[in-house]
This record gives sequence, C-alpha cells and structure tokens, in this order.
Amino acid sequence: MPLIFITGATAGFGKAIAQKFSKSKWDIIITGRRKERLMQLEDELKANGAKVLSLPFDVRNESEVNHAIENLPQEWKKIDVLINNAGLAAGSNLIQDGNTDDWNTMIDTNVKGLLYVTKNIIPGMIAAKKGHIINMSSIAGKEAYIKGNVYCATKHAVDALTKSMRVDLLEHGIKVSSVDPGAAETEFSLVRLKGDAEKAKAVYKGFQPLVAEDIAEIVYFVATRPAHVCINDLIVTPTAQANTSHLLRKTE
Ligand code: NDP
Ligand code: 8X3
Repeated sequence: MPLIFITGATAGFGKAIAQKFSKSKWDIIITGRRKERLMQLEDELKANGAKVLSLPFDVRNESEVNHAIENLPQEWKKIDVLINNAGLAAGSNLIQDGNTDDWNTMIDTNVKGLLYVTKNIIPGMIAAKKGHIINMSSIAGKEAYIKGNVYCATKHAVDALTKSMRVDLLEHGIKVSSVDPGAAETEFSLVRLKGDAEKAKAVYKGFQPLVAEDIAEIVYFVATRPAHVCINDLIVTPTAQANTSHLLRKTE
C-alpha cells in the first residue's frame, strides 16, 4: 500500500486526514507532540485495517525531527505522500501589541518545522523519482487580515515555499501542492486564544464553518489524482465566507 506521513495528527485536520486514508488501507505515519493521543489514534486506524506507526516529536526541534525520521524502520522509509499539516496561530493581537514568544512559536512551527520535516523526507522521494508533498497553508497565506499579522506571514511563507519546492523538485517527478482552508472549527481557535473555550466557540458563531472531515476529503482527492496530474493550489472556505474580511453571520 502507499505510505502517507502526516504531521500534526493528534487533532483537527491531521487526525481527520489519517482517519480518511485509513479507510482506504493506506500505510500511515502519524506524528505530533501528544503521545497518548497518537496511541489512541493508532488503535483506531488499525481497527480500520491500516498499518500505522506513531512518531512523537516536536517539529520545532530540528534534532528531534532528524532523529525520528532518520531512524524510521526500513519498511517505513518509502514515503509516497507527506502532509505538512502541523501548525498553529498563537494569539490574536495588533502588530503593535504582539507577543514575541507567540511570534517565535508560529515562525518556528509553521515555517521552520515544515522545512525540517520536508528536508528529511525529500531524499527518499528523489531516490524513488516520485512523491507528493502537500502543504497545509490557509487563506491567511493569500490575504492579510486585522490581528493576523505574523500568522498570515507564516502562511504566506508556506505559500512561497510550496511554489519554490514545486520548481526545485520538478526534475525529480515530485508533486507539490497547497491546500488553503478558510474558517474551520477544530482546536485551532482554542489554541490561538490560549484555551479560552468560550471565545473560541464565538469565532464560529452565526455561520456554518468547515469541519476537519471536509479538509480530509479534499486532501484525499489531491493525493489520489493520476501520476500526471498535480493540483497546485486549492482554496476552500465555508460558503458563508467570501474571503478573510467578508464572513456572513446570522444574528438571532
Ligand atoms: P488543531 O489545533 O486542531 O491541530 C493542530 C495540530 O498541529 C495538532 O495535531 C498539533 O499536535 C500539531 N502541532 C502543533 N504544534 C506542533 C509542534 N510544535 N510539533 C508537532 N506538532 C504540532 O488545528 P487544525 O487542524 O485546524 O490546524 C492544522 C493546520 O491547518 C495548521 O497548519 C493550521 O495553521 C492550518 N489551518 C487551519 C485552519 C482552521 O481554521 N482550523 C484554516 C486554515 C489552515 P500536538 O499539539 O499534539 O503537537
Ligand atoms: C486559519 C484560517 O482565517 O483564521 O488559517 O486565518 S484564519
């Protein structure tokens, strides 16, 4: 079976992507920092008939990333699809009120973490003369919105890296795609708003947001096109969201 490597599989999109691919019996490597969640998910995916390996690491820690991927068992080394999904927004402030710890966390996770993982997986794809890297960007990688500043900058960086990787890896037959969701109700807002569940819930009030399963369906479609077809970039929003600044909320 083809092998997919998913970063950030302990919640949200990554978890739903793992669930989706397990139903088609792909071999799956799931990663994230929260080991217990990985173990629970591993059991669930195996019950669907998939072969699963849990690999706990923090994408921000270069040596942890290198160690985890370099030491993959031989039968888990031929990765067909990499989903660079681990990421977050930390805080929601005007640039003048920003917190530098939050800035570092976002840049280290969304940009440097993605690069560390990708650097480790590319050599195997080059040797195989094929592979597919799917980066989870965002509409925040296409537009800037109030209080989005550094998060938007990291996702614009992912957008630029996707385009650059596609050029650099062209001669090796490796596809590079980007999926760019709008508002999706996962743990994203809870993380961004530092655990304030009430405020996180309010982000999705008055409209029907995307859910993780919507994104998993799309990622599955992107990953399963014929060898000669590469979806470069796919923007998806809730129907109620035209772009980052036009969101139609119904008030009671
Ligand atoms: P969730 O918070 O639900 O999931 C985030 C995942 O990323 C978790 O599995 C988390 O695992 C992992 N992660 C975060 N930091 C690290 C780290 N340092 N090392 C390893 N794993 C990490 O959010 P979503 O599923 O919504 O977000 C997934 C991606 O989609 C992100 O890149 C986000 O920016 C992007 N996105 C989200 C949108 C939304 O509205 N929800 C819209 C557009 C894009 P753990 O904490 O266990 O390490
Ligand atoms: C998450 C979507 O609009 O909150 O990337 O930035 S948004």
